[in-house]
Amino acid sequence: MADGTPTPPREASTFAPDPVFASNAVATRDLADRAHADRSAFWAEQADACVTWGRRPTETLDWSDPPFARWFADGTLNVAYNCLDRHVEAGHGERVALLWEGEPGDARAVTYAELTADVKRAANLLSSLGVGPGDRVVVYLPQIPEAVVAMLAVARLGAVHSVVFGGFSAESLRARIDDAEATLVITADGGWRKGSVSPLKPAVDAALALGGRSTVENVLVIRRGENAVDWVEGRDLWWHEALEGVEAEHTAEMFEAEHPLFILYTSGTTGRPKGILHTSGGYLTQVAYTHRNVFDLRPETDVYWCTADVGWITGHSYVVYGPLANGATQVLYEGTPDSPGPGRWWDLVEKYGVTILYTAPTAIRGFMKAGREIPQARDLTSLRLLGSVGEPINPEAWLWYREVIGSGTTPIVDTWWQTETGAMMISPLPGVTTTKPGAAQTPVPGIVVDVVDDQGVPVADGESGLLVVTEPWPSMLRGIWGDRDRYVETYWGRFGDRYFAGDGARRDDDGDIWLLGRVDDVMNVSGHRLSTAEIESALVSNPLVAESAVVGAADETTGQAVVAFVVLRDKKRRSVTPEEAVARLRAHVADRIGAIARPRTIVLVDELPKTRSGKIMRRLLRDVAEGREVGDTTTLADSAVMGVITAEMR
Ligand code: 7RM
Repeated sequence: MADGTPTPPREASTFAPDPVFASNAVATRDLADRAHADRSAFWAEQADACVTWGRRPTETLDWSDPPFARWFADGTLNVAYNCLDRHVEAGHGERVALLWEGEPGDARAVTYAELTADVKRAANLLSSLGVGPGDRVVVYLPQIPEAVVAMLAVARLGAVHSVVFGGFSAESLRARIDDAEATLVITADGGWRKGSVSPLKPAVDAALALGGRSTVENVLVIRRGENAVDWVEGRDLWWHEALEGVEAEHTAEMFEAEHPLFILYTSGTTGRPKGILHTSGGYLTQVAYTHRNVFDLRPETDVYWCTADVGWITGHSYVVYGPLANGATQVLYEGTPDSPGPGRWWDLVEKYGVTILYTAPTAIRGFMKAGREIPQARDLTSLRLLGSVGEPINPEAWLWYREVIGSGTTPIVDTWWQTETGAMMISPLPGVTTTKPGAAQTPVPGIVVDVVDDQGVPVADGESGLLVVTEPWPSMLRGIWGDRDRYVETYWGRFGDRYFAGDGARRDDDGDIWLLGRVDDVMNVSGHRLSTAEIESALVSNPLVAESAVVGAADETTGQAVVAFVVLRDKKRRSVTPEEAVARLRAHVADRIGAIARPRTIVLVDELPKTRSGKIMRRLLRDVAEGREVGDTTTLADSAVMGVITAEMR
């Protein structure tokens, strides 16, 4: 690697759980045994352990009308009560829930007692604005404590939130408002990003000014950016003014376990985003269960930090509902990793003594690119567990993460799941699993998955196939908002009673699962199945490479051909000519995987096209690689990137 670490062998070493860690880990080996012995009893047990029910459920799963599952259907609960009041009632009101830090460096610690009071007042306010059970409320906010308050206040009333990531445009926002027929939007004047205020309220104004009548009656505006905003009398209300004199007493009503909790829009294979619907009891059970067991959570002592924005599913499940249901103390950070300098995240880890860090491979590779000196200049010894999510993590990034961020000792949990699954599905258990860099490995106890071929036949170990979930799970999506047929077709059309995840996977000889990327990203070159992730991983293992994205481009002779887009490491690129770099990298891939995987074309680029959540948009690169007009770029974080790449191809 660039910074002096030897390149690990292809089948990198495995890491057995540290014996001291393993001997008192939250999740023990018998968890999987219990789940195997009686899955239904296991989930009933978790529902009891994780949730305080109004009426305890006597039924676990109703799967009489597949693919429409009902979990814990005769139980009642209030999700917000579970995240707040019960901790206060148990005597933990003084425990810090949120260690919030704004990008400019302002900070606030919010205890469970304070958060509970804030949510109760907000619930009273929303209710006075006419929000009731089942109503949809759009939340369009920066990463500030009020985002958590808003979501929980909506949940407390049995209303349904639809959080729209603050980076989405006015048009995307309007499409989501319209699809959900939301009556209220909760926003802020603006939030801090990359050293300045990025306005939000103007986007709401623009969204609501777009053609056609909207269903929105009120816009609640939180003051954060202190940027100037326009005002529509009668529609717009300042949050702080509206809350003046509002009661902090509010009794949580109980709702049925299958009562809707939220809608979250995610992109599918078509241009139109899907409103993924999640409900209450099963969702809360599985997010709390996985958050506790996969992260080995000790709510009394841990300082947990998930870097995801609340606008994504990871923010919903592992910033809001999982950690708060478990009474955890967590860091919430408003800004970007490199503001004001590239060490900001590591400053935060040191300042707050973060013990559990959960982030995405793209961030890790970004830090690798910037150099290990930056994290190494901070004290990161408080960290005891690291998590990864969002895409396959290449072994090199995994090893760097453990070595540089985790002092070479922390377990790493590579967690596979989706917006649709609601909670983690495949992940090592830190005290149990001997981990393999790059593999998510084992379904979490209670989850059953398989790897099948196109016909739905399970493939042999060592073969690639499609990942399916073979049994319903508590936090599964309950549908696509307003589109019953699309739900059935997209996820269940292919294999009937098995959930089709859209991901390729391979089981190795130990039966461990390796995720291979979306199936649309698995290439077929001369009849050989190749994974974009595998080739990317090979490329990134070369010291020249900071990051890469591989696509399969149509090719007359081989069916598809491998085309790689590569960002070179800053320090290295000066020492080789571009031609040399390309030649070396083609040889390197052939060396690591085989000649079949040698990229036909390597394009050196300055940046890769990414969504705002950091996922590489391979679809756009495929367009470029196949010489087509580049398709829809509206979900790109930086819309200029594709123009530059297209120019570089010429
Ligand atoms: C949580 C989240 C889902 C897609 C999924 C995969 C990819 C996520 C991993 C992963 C390999 C992982 N939800 N993915 N986690 N691939 N290993 N640990 O990201 O709905 O936004 O995306 O992300 O392709 O289908 S998501």
